[in-house]
Amino acid sequence: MDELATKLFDIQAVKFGSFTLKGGQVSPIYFDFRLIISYPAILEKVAGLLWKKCAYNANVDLICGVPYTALPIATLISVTNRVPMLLRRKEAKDYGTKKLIEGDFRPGMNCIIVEDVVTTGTSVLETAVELRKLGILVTHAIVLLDRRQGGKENLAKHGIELSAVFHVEEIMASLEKQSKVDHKVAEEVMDFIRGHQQSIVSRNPRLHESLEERRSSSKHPIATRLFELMMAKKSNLCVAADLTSLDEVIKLAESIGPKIVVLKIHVDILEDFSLAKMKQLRKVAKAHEFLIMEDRKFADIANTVQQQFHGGVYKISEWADLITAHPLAGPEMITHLFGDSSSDSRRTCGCVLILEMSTKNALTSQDYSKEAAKWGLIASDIVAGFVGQSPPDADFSGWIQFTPGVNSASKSGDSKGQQYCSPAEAVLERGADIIIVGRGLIKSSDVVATAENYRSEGWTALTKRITNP
Ligand code: 5IU
Repeated sequence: MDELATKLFDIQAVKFGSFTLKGGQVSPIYFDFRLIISYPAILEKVAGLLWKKCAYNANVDLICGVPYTALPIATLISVTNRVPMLLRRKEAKDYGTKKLIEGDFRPGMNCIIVEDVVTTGTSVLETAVELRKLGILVTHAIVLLDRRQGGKENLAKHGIELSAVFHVEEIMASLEKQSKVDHKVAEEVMDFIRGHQQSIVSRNPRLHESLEERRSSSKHPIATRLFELMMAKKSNLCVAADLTSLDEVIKLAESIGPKIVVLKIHVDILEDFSLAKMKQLRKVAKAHEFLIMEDRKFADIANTVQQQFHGGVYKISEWADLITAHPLAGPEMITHLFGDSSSDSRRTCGCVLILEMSTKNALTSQDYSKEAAKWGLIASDIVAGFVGQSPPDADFSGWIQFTPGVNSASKSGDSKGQQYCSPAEAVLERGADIIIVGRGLIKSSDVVATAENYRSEGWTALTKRITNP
């Protein structure tokens, strides 16, 4: 390590003096690792040390360097260790494919990000966001130097573990030990680093991208359709029509249809269910342009779930645009939920994964929902969105977050474990794209006026979140 620190100093990849940084601060130290490419032996050493930082991680399918300095380093790691590489463009070409990530991959593959210097972690995060948009999993980044200015903590908030070959303290201690810098300079550098600990606001692109942008990155036709309905109807309202009569549900849908984008039902609480009546509800959905979500909460092995989805008396696959599923049984259940790869249902129905529940003491912990979100990314052609009370780390802007437990009149809940928040809180603080309102609406004396209030409050909050990031 001492040897590498000395070499970096000798080639002036580490400099001392007075340097104005990108953000305007004047720093007593400057790292210019671009120079490394002029010294093949140093480049080789750096690549070797970086690779050692992730060698224990057997789960590396791909690596991707942050442009530009880390690109040659990533290439060398790729060739030496036979790990395929991806290339991230800084800007999409304005001709040809417009791809931001070049290379061959499958969604669900694990990619390690390679970087030369991390300060706040922004550049690593930008690369991770682009990779995650394509369903690639990013859980680890390796860096030659961590300036310890909040990068590790900020990346951890986004589910990325940062491993560094060096920290500034180690470089300074090594150079001081070898009398390359005197004690005063070393102190000055460490004071600067400690005084400039900064934190990037945790910025989840899904929360601030326009619906149009998100529509174009969504991979599921039902999610695409829902984005279109939201924009056309200026609504992000889903009503939970928890009534026991399908005739009553149809009546409700006819009256509030223009205000909502999704009508959520529980088919197994209906006492008068028939496929003929369901056809009638579909007609109303077509006329008023909303989607029907069956909140079935599938949770069994794939073989059983397929039968529950297509068969029985309800034949859910014949009429549901969206269904909910618990990811408990693992990724295979999600991929096979609708049947084999030729099943039409893959295009006509979207799975909404339940990552978190709204109830008190729910077992959907952060770890659980984080893992489950990754499985959702693997099955990105099946999953249209998720049910959650907060944005997950492995978020993807093409996914739609549905948040139940919304009720403007009650703050406390329903005395049976349900917890409520207002539409504005659901959208602005919890990350909801769609608010799910049940008893707050269906029990009101004027359902149309109440639907309009929820529509207006939910839509205003969503517009505010997008326009004021
Ligand atoms: N629902 C929840 N919480 C959850 C999930 C689903 O409330 O975590 I997953 C359903 C249950 C009910 C509706 O159909 O959303 C909420 O109804 P109320 O707004 O009446 O509480």
